[in-house]
Amino acid sequence: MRLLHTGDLHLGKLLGRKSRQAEQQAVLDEILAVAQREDVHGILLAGDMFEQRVPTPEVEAMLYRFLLAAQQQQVAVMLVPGNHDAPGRWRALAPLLSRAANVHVFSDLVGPNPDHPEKGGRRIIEIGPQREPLVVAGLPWVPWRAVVTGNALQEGVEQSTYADKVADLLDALADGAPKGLPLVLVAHLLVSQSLVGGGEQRLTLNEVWGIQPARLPEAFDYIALGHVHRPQSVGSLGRLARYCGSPMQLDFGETGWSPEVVIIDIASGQPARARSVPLVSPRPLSVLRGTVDEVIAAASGVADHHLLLHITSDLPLSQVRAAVDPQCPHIVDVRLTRVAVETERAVRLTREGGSAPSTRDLLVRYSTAAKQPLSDEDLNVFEQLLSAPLSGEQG
Ligand SMILES: [Mn+2]
Repeated sequence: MRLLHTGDLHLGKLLGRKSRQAEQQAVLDEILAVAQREDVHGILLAGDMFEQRVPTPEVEAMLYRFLLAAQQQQVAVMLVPGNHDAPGRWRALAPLLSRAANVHVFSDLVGPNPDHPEKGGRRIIEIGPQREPLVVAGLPWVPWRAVVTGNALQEGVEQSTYADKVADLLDALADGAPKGLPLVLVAHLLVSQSLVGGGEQRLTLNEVWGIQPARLPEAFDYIALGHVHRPQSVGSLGRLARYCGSPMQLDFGETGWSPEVVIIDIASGQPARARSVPLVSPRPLSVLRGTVDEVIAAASGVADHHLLLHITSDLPLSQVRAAVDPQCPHIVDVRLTRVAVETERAVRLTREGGSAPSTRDLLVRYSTAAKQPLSDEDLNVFEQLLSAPLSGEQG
Protein backbone atom coordinates (compact mmCIF):
# COMPACT_ATOMS: atom_id res chain seq x y z
CA MET A 1 0.00 0.00 0.00
CA ARG A 2 1.29 3.41 -0.92
CA LEU A 3 0.30 6.67 0.78
CA LEU A 4 1.13 10.34 0.32
CA HIS A 5 1.60 12.69 3.29
CA THR A 6 1.09 16.44 3.02
CA GLY A 7 -0.37 19.24 5.16
CA ASP A 8 0.02 22.83 6.33
CA LEU A 9 -1.48 24.04 3.06
CA HIS A 10 -2.58 27.35 4.61
CA LEU A 11 -4.79 28.03 1.58
CA GLY A 12 -5.69 31.70 1.39
CA LYS A 13 -2.53 32.92 3.11
CA LEU A 14 -1.19 36.13 1.64
CA LEU A 15 2.46 37.04 1.21
CA GLY A 16 2.61 40.65 2.34
CA ARG A 17 -0.41 42.00 0.48
CA LYS A 18 0.00 39.56 -2.44
CA SER A 19 -2.47 36.78 -3.11
CA ARG A 20 -0.87 33.40 -3.78
CA GLN A 21 -4.08 31.71 -4.88
CA ALA A 22 -2.72 30.82 -8.33
CA GLU A 23 0.37 29.22 -6.74
CA GLN A 24 -1.80 27.42 -4.20
CA GLN A 25 -3.99 26.03 -6.99
CA ALA A 26 -0.90 24.95 -8.94
CA VAL A 27 0.63 23.13 -5.97
CA LEU A 28 -2.62 21.29 -5.23
CA ASP A 29 -2.64 20.16 -8.88
CA GLU A 30 1.01 19.14 -8.54
CA ILE A 31 0.27 17.05 -5.42
CA LEU A 32 -2.49 15.19 -7.30
CA ALA A 33 -0.14 14.67 -10.24
CA VAL A 34 2.46 13.16 -7.88
CA ALA A 35 -0.24 10.92 -6.38
CA GLN A 36 -1.18 9.70 -9.86
CA ARG A 37 2.40 9.22 -11.04
CA GLU A 38 3.30 7.33 -7.86
CA ASP A 39 0.13 5.22 -7.94
CA VAL A 40 -0.92 6.45 -4.48
CA HIS A 41 -4.38 5.57 -3.14
CA GLY A 42 -4.43 7.41 0.15
CA ILE A 43 -3.51 10.95 1.18
CA LEU A 44 -2.75 11.83 4.81
CA LEU A 45 -3.55 15.54 5.21
CA ALA A 46 -2.02 16.69 8.49
CA GLY A 47 -3.96 19.89 9.23
CA ASP A 48 -3.96 23.63 8.59
CA MET A 49 -5.87 23.23 5.34
CA PHE A 50 -6.92 26.87 5.53
CA GLU A 51 -5.05 29.93 6.76
CA GLN A 52 -8.18 31.38 8.32
CA ARG A 53 -10.82 29.75 10.44
CA VAL A 54 -13.42 31.20 8.08
CA PRO A 55 -11.86 31.06 4.59
CA THR A 56 -13.25 32.96 1.62
CA PRO A 57 -15.56 30.94 -0.69
CA GLU A 58 -12.89 30.96 -3.43
CA VAL A 59 -10.34 29.42 -1.10
CA GLU A 60 -12.86 26.91 0.19
CA ALA A 61 -13.79 25.91 -3.37
CA MET A 62 -10.12 25.32 -4.17
CA LEU A 63 -9.83 22.69 -1.41
CA TYR A 64 -13.13 20.99 -2.28
CA ARG A 65 -12.06 20.71 -5.94
CA PHE A 66 -8.85 19.05 -4.71
CA LEU A 67 -10.80 16.56 -2.58
CA LEU A 68 -13.21 15.73 -5.42
CA ALA A 69 -10.33 15.30 -7.89
CA ALA A 70 -8.66 12.93 -5.40
CA GLN A 71 -11.85 10.91 -5.23
CA GLN A 72 -11.95 10.68 -9.03
CA GLN A 73 -8.39 9.29 -8.89
CA GLN A 74 -9.67 6.69 -6.38
CA VAL A 75 -7.60 8.31 -3.65
CA ALA A 76 -9.02 8.35 -0.12
CA VAL A 77 -8.14 11.36 2.03
CA MET A 78 -7.64 11.19 5.80
CA LEU A 79 -7.47 14.61 7.46
CA VAL A 80 -7.24 16.33 10.84
CA PRO A 81 -7.95 20.00 11.56
CA GLY A 82 -4.90 22.04 12.59
CA ASN A 83 -4.65 25.05 14.88
CA HIS A 84 -5.64 27.35 11.99
CA ASP A 85 -8.76 25.34 11.17
CA ALA A 86 -12.13 25.47 12.90
CA PRO A 87 -12.82 21.94 14.22
CA GLY A 88 -16.58 22.62 14.29
CA ARG A 89 -16.56 23.42 10.59
CA TRP A 90 -14.87 20.08 9.84
CA ARG A 91 -17.20 18.23 12.20
CA ALA A 92 -20.14 19.68 10.24
CA LEU A 93 -18.61 18.71 6.88
CA ALA A 94 -17.49 15.21 7.91
CA PRO A 95 -20.62 13.18 6.98
CA LEU A 96 -20.93 14.97 3.64
CA LEU A 97 -17.28 14.54 2.75
CA SER A 98 -17.17 10.85 3.66
CA ARG A 99 -20.16 10.07 1.43
CA ALA A 100 -19.42 12.42 -1.45
CA ALA A 101 -15.65 12.34 -1.68
CA ASN A 102 -14.20 9.44 0.35
CA VAL A 103 -12.68 11.94 2.77
CA HIS A 104 -12.29 10.82 6.37
CA VAL A 105 -12.29 13.65 8.88
CA PHE A 106 -10.89 13.23 12.40
CA SER A 107 -12.26 16.37 14.02
CA ASP A 108 -12.51 15.28 17.66
CA LEU A 109 -10.26 14.33 20.54
CA VAL A 110 -11.69 10.84 20.94
CA GLY A 111 -10.46 7.28 21.13
CA PRO A 112 -11.80 4.35 19.10
CA ASN A 113 -15.63 4.16 19.09
CA PRO A 114 -16.86 0.55 18.74
CA ASP A 115 -20.53 1.61 18.35
CA HIS A 116 -19.88 4.31 15.75
CA PRO A 117 -16.47 3.53 14.22
CA GLU A 118 -16.83 6.38 11.71
CA LYS A 119 -16.92 8.87 14.61
CA GLY A 120 -13.96 7.39 16.47
CA GLY A 121 -10.40 8.59 16.60
CA ARG A 122 -9.23 5.30 15.04
CA ARG A 123 -10.94 3.69 12.04
CA ILE A 124 -10.39 0.97 9.47
CA ILE A 125 -10.47 2.57 6.03
CA GLU A 126 -10.45 0.71 2.74
CA ILE A 127 -7.87 2.08 0.39
CA GLY A 128 -7.78 2.02 -3.41
CA PRO A 129 -9.47 -0.22 -5.99
CA GLN A 130 -8.32 -3.32 -4.05
CA ARG A 131 -10.07 -1.98 -0.93
CA GLU A 132 -7.04 -2.79 1.22
CA PRO A 133 -7.72 -2.18 4.92
CA LEU A 134 -5.67 0.52 6.63
CA VAL A 135 -6.04 1.47 10.28
CA VAL A 136 -5.88 5.25 10.63
CA ALA A 137 -5.73 7.15 13.92
CA GLY A 138 -6.29 10.90 13.76
CA LEU A 139 -5.47 13.55 16.33
CA PRO A 140 -6.51 17.13 15.50
CA TRP A 141 -4.73 20.08 17.11
CA VAL A 142 -5.28 19.90 20.87
CA PRO A 143 -6.21 23.32 22.31
CA TRP A 144 -4.66 23.79 25.73
CA ARG A 145 -8.05 24.44 27.29
CA ALA A 146 -9.12 20.95 26.22
CA VAL A 147 -6.58 19.27 28.47
CA VAL A 148 -5.58 21.83 31.09
CA THR A 149 -8.64 22.62 33.17
CA GLY A 150 -9.31 25.90 34.95
CA ASN A 151 -8.93 24.13 38.28
CA ALA A 152 -5.53 22.81 37.33
CA LEU A 153 -4.39 26.30 36.38
CA GLN A 154 -5.63 27.75 39.66
CA GLU A 155 -3.79 25.11 41.60
CA GLY A 156 -0.62 26.05 39.75
CA VAL A 157 -0.15 22.80 37.88
CA GLU A 158 2.76 23.11 35.50
CA GLN A 159 2.09 23.58 31.82
CA SER A 160 4.12 20.48 31.07
CA THR A 161 0.95 18.54 31.79
CA TYR A 162 -0.19 19.73 28.35
CA ALA A 163 2.52 17.79 26.50
CA ASP A 164 2.02 14.79 28.79
CA LYS A 165 -1.71 14.75 28.16
CA VAL A 166 -1.30 14.99 24.39
CA ALA A 167 1.14 12.07 24.58
CA ASP A 168 -1.45 10.15 26.64
CA LEU A 169 -3.99 10.74 23.85
CA LEU A 170 -1.50 9.27 21.35
CA ASP A 171 -1.07 6.20 23.56
CA ALA A 172 -4.85 5.77 23.71
CA LEU A 173 -5.03 5.86 19.90
CA ALA A 174 -2.26 3.24 19.63
CA ASP A 175 -3.47 0.86 22.36
CA GLY A 176 -5.44 -2.17 21.25
CA ALA A 177 -5.15 -1.50 17.54
CA PRO A 178 -6.08 -4.48 15.35
CA LYS A 179 -3.06 -6.72 14.83
CA GLY A 180 -1.78 -7.58 11.38
CA LEU A 181 -3.09 -4.45 9.64
CA PRO A 182 -1.02 -1.40 8.69
CA LEU A 183 -1.45 1.34 11.31
CA VAL A 184 -0.80 5.03 10.72
CA LEU A 185 -1.30 8.20 12.74
CA VAL A 186 -2.10 11.60 11.27
CA ALA A 187 -1.72 14.41 13.81
CA HIS A 188 -1.27 18.17 14.04
CA LEU A 189 1.03 18.71 16.99
CA LEU A 190 4.32 20.11 18.16
CA VAL A 191 7.25 17.80 18.79
CA SER A 192 9.98 19.48 20.81
CA GLN A 193 13.45 19.84 19.29
CA SER A 194 11.98 20.25 15.80
CA LEU A 195 14.00 22.30 13.32
CA VAL A 196 12.44 25.68 12.54
CA GLY A 197 13.30 28.40 10.04
CA GLY A 198 16.03 28.01 7.48
CA GLY A 199 19.05 27.22 9.67
CA GLU A 200 19.92 24.64 12.26
CA GLN A 201 17.77 26.36 14.85
CA ARG A 202 15.82 23.93 17.00
CA LEU A 203 12.62 24.78 18.75
CA THR A 204 13.40 25.01 22.45
CA LEU A 205 11.18 27.84 23.71
CA ASN A 206 8.09 25.73 24.05
CA GLU A 207 9.44 22.63 25.75
CA VAL A 208 6.33 22.58 27.93
CA TRP A 209 4.10 22.53 24.86
CA GLY A 210 6.22 20.18 22.75
CA ILE A 211 5.80 16.41 22.94
CA GLN A 212 9.07 14.64 23.58
CA PRO A 213 10.02 12.58 20.49
CA ALA A 214 10.33 9.48 22.69
CA ARG A 215 6.62 9.79 23.55
CA LEU A 216 5.53 9.12 19.96
CA PRO A 217 4.16 5.57 20.20
CA GLU A 218 6.17 2.87 18.46
CA ALA A 219 3.04 0.95 17.48
CA PHE A 220 2.44 3.12 14.40
CA ASP A 221 3.98 2.06 11.11
CA TYR A 222 4.09 5.72 10.13
CA ILE A 223 3.32 9.00 11.92
CA ALA A 224 2.21 11.81 9.58
CA LEU A 225 2.77 15.11 11.38
CA GLY A 226 1.67 18.64 10.62
CA HIS A 227 2.34 21.99 12.38
CA VAL A 228 6.05 22.71 11.80
CA HIS A 229 6.41 24.06 8.25
CA ARG A 230 9.87 22.78 7.49
CA PRO A 231 9.97 19.16 6.25
CA GLN A 232 11.92 16.83 8.53
CA SER A 233 12.12 13.44 10.16
CA VAL A 234 11.25 13.35 13.85
CA GLY A 235 12.57 11.14 16.60
CA SER A 236 14.72 8.14 15.89
CA LEU A 237 14.82 4.44 16.63
CA GLY A 238 11.68 2.42 16.23
CA ARG A 239 9.56 5.23 14.83
CA LEU A 240 8.98 6.46 11.32
CA ALA A 241 7.64 9.95 11.92
CA ARG A 242 7.86 13.02 9.74
CA TYR A 243 6.71 16.56 9.35
CA CYS A 244 5.75 16.79 5.67
CA GLY A 245 6.23 20.56 5.83
CA SER A 246 4.19 23.15 4.02
CA PRO A 247 4.01 22.64 0.22
CA MET A 248 5.39 26.15 -0.19
CA GLN A 249 7.48 28.56 1.87
CA LEU A 250 4.86 30.73 3.56
CA ASP A 251 6.80 33.73 4.81
CA PHE A 252 10.27 35.23 4.77
CA GLY A 253 11.21 33.44 7.98
CA GLU A 254 10.85 30.15 6.11
CA THR A 255 13.53 30.41 3.43
CA GLY A 256 16.37 27.93 3.03
CA TRP A 257 14.48 24.68 2.56
CA SER A 258 12.59 23.08 -0.31
CA PRO A 259 8.98 21.92 -0.20
CA GLU A 260 8.11 18.26 -0.68
CA VAL A 261 5.53 15.56 -0.11
CA VAL A 262 6.28 12.23 1.54
CA ILE A 263 5.53 8.91 -0.14
CA ILE A 264 5.09 5.99 2.25
CA ASP A 265 5.17 2.29 1.34
CA ILE A 266 3.67 -0.15 3.80
CA ALA A 267 3.80 -3.88 3.16
CA SER A 268 2.69 -6.43 5.73
CA GLY A 269 5.48 -7.95 7.78
CA GLN A 270 8.00 -5.30 6.76
CA PRO A 271 8.94 -1.94 8.21
CA ALA A 272 7.30 0.97 6.37
CA ARG A 273 9.52 3.10 4.15
CA ALA A 274 9.23 6.81 3.47
CA ARG A 275 10.86 9.02 0.86
CA SER A 276 10.34 12.61 -0.19
CA VAL A 277 9.28 13.89 -3.59
CA PRO A 278 10.12 17.55 -4.22
CA LEU A 279 7.40 20.02 -5.22
CA VAL A 280 8.54 22.33 -7.99
CA SER A 281 5.60 24.60 -8.80
CA PRO A 282 5.69 27.12 -5.92
CA ARG A 283 7.89 30.17 -6.22
CA PRO A 284 10.65 30.20 -3.54
CA LEU A 285 11.16 33.17 -1.19
CA SER A 286 14.43 35.09 -0.74
CA VAL A 287 15.59 38.04 1.32
CA LEU A 288 18.30 40.30 -0.18
CA ARG A 289 20.24 43.02 1.66
CA GLY A 290 22.61 45.76 0.56
CA THR A 291 22.87 48.85 -1.58
CA VAL A 292 20.81 49.18 -4.76
CA ASP A 293 23.72 47.86 -6.85
CA GLU A 294 24.45 44.99 -4.46
CA VAL A 295 20.82 43.93 -4.39
CA ILE A 296 20.51 44.05 -8.18
CA ALA A 297 23.64 41.92 -8.53
CA ALA A 298 22.38 39.39 -5.98
CA ALA A 299 18.94 39.29 -7.59
CA SER A 300 20.25 37.81 -10.83
CA GLY A 301 20.42 34.36 -9.22
CA VAL A 302 16.93 34.52 -7.73
CA ALA A 303 15.04 36.69 -10.22
CA ASP A 304 12.03 34.36 -10.25
CA HIS A 305 11.73 34.27 -6.43
CA HIS A 306 9.37 36.30 -4.28
CA LEU A 307 11.75 38.89 -2.89
CA LEU A 308 11.97 40.96 0.26
CA LEU A 309 14.60 43.67 -0.25
CA HIS A 310 16.39 45.52 2.57
CA ILE A 311 18.12 48.37 0.77
CA THR A 312 20.53 50.91 2.23
CA SER A 313 20.14 54.18 0.32
CA ASP A 314 19.34 57.87 0.72
CA LEU A 315 17.39 57.97 -2.54
CA PRO A 316 13.60 58.36 -2.33
CA LEU A 317 11.68 55.09 -2.47
CA SER A 318 10.31 55.88 -5.95
CA GLN A 319 13.85 56.10 -7.35
CA VAL A 320 14.94 52.92 -5.59
CA ARG A 321 11.90 51.11 -7.01
CA ALA A 322 12.63 52.47 -10.48
CA ALA A 323 16.11 50.91 -10.24
CA VAL A 324 15.19 47.51 -8.79
CA ASP A 325 11.73 46.81 -10.24
CA PRO A 326 12.89 46.01 -13.81
CA GLN A 327 15.42 43.48 -12.43
CA CYS A 328 13.13 41.86 -9.87
CA PRO A 329 9.63 41.11 -11.16
CA HIS A 330 8.34 39.49 -7.95
CA ILE A 331 9.13 42.00 -5.23
CA VAL A 332 6.89 41.64 -2.19
CA ASP A 333 8.31 44.61 -0.28
CA VAL A 334 11.24 47.04 -0.25
CA ARG A 335 12.45 48.30 3.13
CA LEU A 336 14.76 51.27 3.07
CA THR A 337 17.52 52.07 5.56
CA ARG A 338 18.72 55.67 5.31
CA VAL A 339 22.50 56.03 5.30
CA ALA A 340 22.32 59.58 6.69
CA VAL A 341 19.99 58.65 9.54
CA GLU A 342 22.09 55.65 10.51
CA THR A 343 25.29 57.71 10.44
CA GLU A 344 23.76 60.44 12.58
CA ARG A 345 22.56 57.86 15.07
CA ALA A 346 26.01 56.28 15.28
CA VAL A 347 27.64 59.67 15.78
CA ARG A 348 25.16 60.60 18.52
CA LEU A 349 25.74 57.31 20.32
CA THR A 350 29.50 57.79 20.14
CA ARG A 351 29.11 61.32 21.51
CA GLU A 352 27.04 59.91 24.39
CA GLY A 353 30.16 57.98 25.19
CA GLY A 354 29.23 54.40 24.58
CA SER A 355 28.12 51.72 22.26
CA ALA A 356 24.52 51.23 21.17
CA PRO A 357 22.19 50.54 24.10
CA SER A 358 21.07 46.95 24.57
CA THR A 359 17.46 46.00 23.99
CA ARG A 360 17.17 45.59 27.74
CA ASP A 361 18.42 49.17 28.28
CA LEU A 362 15.90 50.44 25.74
CA LEU A 363 13.08 48.63 27.52
CA VAL A 364 14.19 50.08 30.87
CA ARG A 365 14.17 53.60 29.34
CA TYR A 366 10.80 53.05 27.74
CA SER A 367 9.09 51.54 30.77
CA THR A 368 10.51 54.27 33.00
CA ALA A 369 9.37 56.99 30.59
CA ALA A 370 5.93 55.34 30.47
CA LYS A 371 5.88 55.47 34.30
CA GLN A 372 5.51 51.69 34.50
CA PRO A 373 9.05 50.55 35.36
CA LEU A 374 9.59 46.80 35.05
CA SER A 375 11.09 44.54 37.71
CA ASP A 376 14.34 42.66 37.09
CA GLU A 377 12.28 39.50 36.87
CA ASP A 378 10.12 40.97 34.07
CA LEU A 379 13.24 42.14 32.26
CA ASN A 380 14.76 38.66 32.49
CA VAL A 381 11.65 37.07 31.01
CA PHE A 382 11.70 39.67 28.23
CA GLU A 383 15.33 38.86 27.45
CA GLN A 384 14.66 35.12 27.43
CA LEU A 385 11.74 35.53 25.05
CA LEU A 386 13.78 37.79 22.81
CA SER A 387 16.66 35.34 22.53
CA ALA A 388 14.51 32.25 22.11
CA PRO A 389 13.89 31.03 18.56
CA LEU A 390 10.36 31.54 17.35
CA SER A 391 8.57 28.92 15.28
CA GLY A 392 7.11 29.90 11.94
CA GLU A 393 3.96 27.91 12.55
CA GLN A 394 2.68 30.30 15.19
CA GLY A 395 1.77 32.73 12.47
MN1 LIG B 1 0.63 25.36 9.89
